[in-house]
Amino acid sequence: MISYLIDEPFLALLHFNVIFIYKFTLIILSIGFMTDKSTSALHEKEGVSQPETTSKSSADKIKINRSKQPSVDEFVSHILKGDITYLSRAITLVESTNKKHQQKANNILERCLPHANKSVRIGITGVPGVGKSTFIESYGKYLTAKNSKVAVLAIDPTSSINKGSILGDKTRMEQLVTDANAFIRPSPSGTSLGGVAQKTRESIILCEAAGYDTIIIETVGVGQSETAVHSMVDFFLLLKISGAGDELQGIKRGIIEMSDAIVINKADGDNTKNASIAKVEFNRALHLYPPKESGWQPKVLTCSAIENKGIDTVDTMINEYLTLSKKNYYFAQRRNEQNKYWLLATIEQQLKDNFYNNTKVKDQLTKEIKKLEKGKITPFNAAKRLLDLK
Ligand SMILES: Nc1nc2c(ncn2[C@@H]2O[C@H](COP(=O)(O)OP(=O)(O)O)[C@@H](O)[C@H]2O)c(=O)[nH]1
Ligand SMILES: [Mg+2]
Repeated sequence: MISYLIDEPFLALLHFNVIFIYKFTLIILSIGFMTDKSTSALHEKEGVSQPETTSKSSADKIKINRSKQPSVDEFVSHILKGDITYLSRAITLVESTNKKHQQKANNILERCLPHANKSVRIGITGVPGVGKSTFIESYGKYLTAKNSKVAVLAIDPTSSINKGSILGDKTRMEQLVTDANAFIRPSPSGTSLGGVAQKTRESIILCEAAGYDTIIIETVGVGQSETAVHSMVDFFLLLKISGAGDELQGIKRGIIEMSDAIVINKADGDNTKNASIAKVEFNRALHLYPPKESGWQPKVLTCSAIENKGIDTVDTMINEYLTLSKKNYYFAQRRNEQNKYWLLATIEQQLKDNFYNNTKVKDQLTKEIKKLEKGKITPFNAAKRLLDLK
């Protein structure tokens, strides 16, 4: 009724003032409570000091045991028994830049090699946000429920530089991480993709020796790690979402060509129909690519990683591929080729590392670059001088 008599701006001002005074009073009252210890519920009596839970001698023992490096024999026997603690520590050695650690890691690897090679290695790629981690968790749980052991490794050469997570990134795989049949190892940090990829490959060997049946490798999907992952897996799966073109999804033609399957994720809710349409389109497009050496015709499937839908179909498809590629010997032949590739890649990496870590080279390189900038020398002569350094 009053609003008929008083104009609106005045009413708004009055309303504002009332709220302000109310909030101000509340603040004053709560400050009063906080400072007055006798009335505050937050007041605590001083506690009685508690005795130490571990004795000093046992704490020291734990420290020594932690810092003590197990021998190569100990490492190998525990890894072969599937001991996750030793597996993790061995991977840490593999990832170490310390020469002694690397030597030890190489000895462990050599001893584990005869026990490796029995798993199925699957690479998962796709742009950030497409649902790779969610898919791996869902597929991983599907496999462990069948009593299969799953190891998940990630290749992320940028993780040391770009620590921030990408939109809704689900890196932790909360459910799979607590699964006794699963082993999840986050990406080793490293600046060079070559280095990180080599470490991941070596970690695969250790995981296989530890009895993991399926090794899943997640790429960051920014267009560089795919080739490296492709060269270390048996099956390469490209995850996509419907509705965005290849350009928008940052997928290069080469990556589609490498893929053994395209799985359209997030086929749920309103997106279900679009995913089915995309499936038909991709299927048509895939037939335009040249046939694969493996004799396998790449498949297109849909799934919802979040709702665990279509995961069984993906598993059936992967098994079909394995049956075919083992029957026509492509599986073994490809692993052999991959070994050769990694032999050469490791030599290349080692040569480069040795070269750039040489202090003489470091000094001379700075000088040559300065001269080069002044236009005094040619890059070829500079390179020759550097390469000739002993
Ligand atoms: N609706 C729907 N969302 C999903 C699905 N899979 C993943 N997501 C969501 O997409 C976001 C990115 O997922 P993530 O697994 O981190 O993608 P990644 O960057 O490729 O590893 C997260 O918010 C997920 O919850 C799915 O099948 N359906
Ligand atoms: Mg991820």
